[in-house]
Amino acid sequence: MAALAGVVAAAVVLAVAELIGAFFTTRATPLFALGSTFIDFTPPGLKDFAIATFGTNDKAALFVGMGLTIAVLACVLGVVAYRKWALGVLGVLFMGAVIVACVVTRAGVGPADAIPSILGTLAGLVVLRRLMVPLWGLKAWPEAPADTAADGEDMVGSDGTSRRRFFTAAGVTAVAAGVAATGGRLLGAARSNVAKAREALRLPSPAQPAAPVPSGVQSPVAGVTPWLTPNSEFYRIDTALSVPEINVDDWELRVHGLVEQEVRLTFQDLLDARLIESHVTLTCVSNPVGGNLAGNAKWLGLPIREVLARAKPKDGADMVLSTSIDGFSASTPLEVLQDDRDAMLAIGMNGEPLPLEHGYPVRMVVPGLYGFVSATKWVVDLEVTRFADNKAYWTNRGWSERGPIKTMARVDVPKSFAKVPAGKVAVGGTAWAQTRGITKVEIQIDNGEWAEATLSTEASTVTWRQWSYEWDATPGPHYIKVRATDGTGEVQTDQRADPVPDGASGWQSVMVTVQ
Ligand SMILES: Nc1nc2c(c(=O)[nH]1)N[C@H]1C(S)=C(S)[C@@H](COP(=O)(O)O)O[C@H]1N2
Ligand SMILES: [Mo]
Repeated sequence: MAALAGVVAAAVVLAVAELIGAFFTTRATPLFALGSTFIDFTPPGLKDFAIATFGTNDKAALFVGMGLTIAVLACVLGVVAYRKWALGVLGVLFMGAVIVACVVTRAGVGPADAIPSILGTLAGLVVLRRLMVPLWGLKAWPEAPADTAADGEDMVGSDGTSRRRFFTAAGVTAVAAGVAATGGRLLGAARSNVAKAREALRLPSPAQPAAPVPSGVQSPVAGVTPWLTPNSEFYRIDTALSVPEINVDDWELRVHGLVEQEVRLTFQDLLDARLIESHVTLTCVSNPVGGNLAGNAKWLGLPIREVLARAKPKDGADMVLSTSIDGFSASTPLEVLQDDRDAMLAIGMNGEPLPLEHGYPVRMVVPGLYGFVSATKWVVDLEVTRFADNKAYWTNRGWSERGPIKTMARVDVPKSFAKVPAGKVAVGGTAWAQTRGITKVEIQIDNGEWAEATLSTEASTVTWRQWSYEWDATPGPHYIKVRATDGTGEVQTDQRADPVPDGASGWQSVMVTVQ
């Protein structure tokens, strides 16, 4: 029962902070601050494991894991408080201090944002005390400290009534905490008008529209991923537990560092600029062989080379460190942002303002590089610097400082472990080697000869290219292997590599049973 009291008190801490936090713009409440801090300290192997295991559900998995951890700690604190109240109080205050430390060290969060967590912790202490009093009165626990039981709060007739009273109080408090937490989330969301502002935002048409998409980019095989990924299906990977909410009027990009001329850009400057539109396939470095952490969209934005031309990088600079409002950063080679590829400060995705979770109002999109070294969402700062002087978020956590995308072919149909009828089986998928392009995709059944798949039309070298293959399937278990050749003539390596530190490699092999 003491453990249960601890859990209920912990729920009160989180819920009260969530409710009060709804009135703070950063909404850096305990669960989100703890989770974000945990993410920042996640060893690279664990991040890799989490993404490989849970994919884009990694955040839900983190919340479940955190919930269980907090519950266990709360059980322990509950029992400690029951045995020695003063020690319990110390424990709760310590946890409160940890929470506050996590909150105030988040990027863009001020000391005042500690208020919800402090009030939450105090409310948790009060509830813990209220629940302990009837427990201390229980005679069934001989070790119950006699002195604490007699401190004047209205006491207990019999063990039966105190137990009933305890469980009622615990239950009612738990339900109230649930309502407060949910209410806090909803209230916070309702108070934010960023989503509404996004809905109302009208994007200008590009001065340079995207090259028209040729017909035949889509693989004819049913079930192959759509060539253009709808925003709602676009993979999402980031360290942001709660999506940053930025008002376009508050947004400003500062370009500084090793430059002749510091540049500041407002959102209006972007709207007024000569924007371009371009199809680019984004890929995540954490994508395992055969994985789906890649998506293709039409981006609208301002070429970064034009911004850099105004800032005039100094000699010796070789990197641009882009930083988001929530403290993520990426190191992108300066020359990649200056060459003629369409690296941009993007404000539009598939004809709409960027969705909040994809970086609203402004993100970077850089063809040819994995997202962790280039695709900074909610970007607010570009520092022209040197690789020797600065390290980006994931580089500090064991990942590479550079991340050109590796050539990769993927089978979408049939799925792994599918059962298919014998005869003609349609095999299809996609392949990418951004900036080099895909010139060949080959299929190998079991250990047979490599056979060329039919390539769909190429839209550009920075978008993925789909393919199809007709397989004459004989009954039994079979392996379908796939590999691509890029525009430089290089065949995708069969050397298996894990995503850490600079991207997975190897050939995908799909097991199917032909009936
Ligand atoms: N602010 C911010 N930007 C970020 C990240 C992040 O964690 N925070 N993750 C990067 C990574 S690892 C990838 S793969 C891409 C994913 O972009 P998407 O979520 O729009 O697909 O965003 C990049 N930009
Ligand atoms: Mo990524």
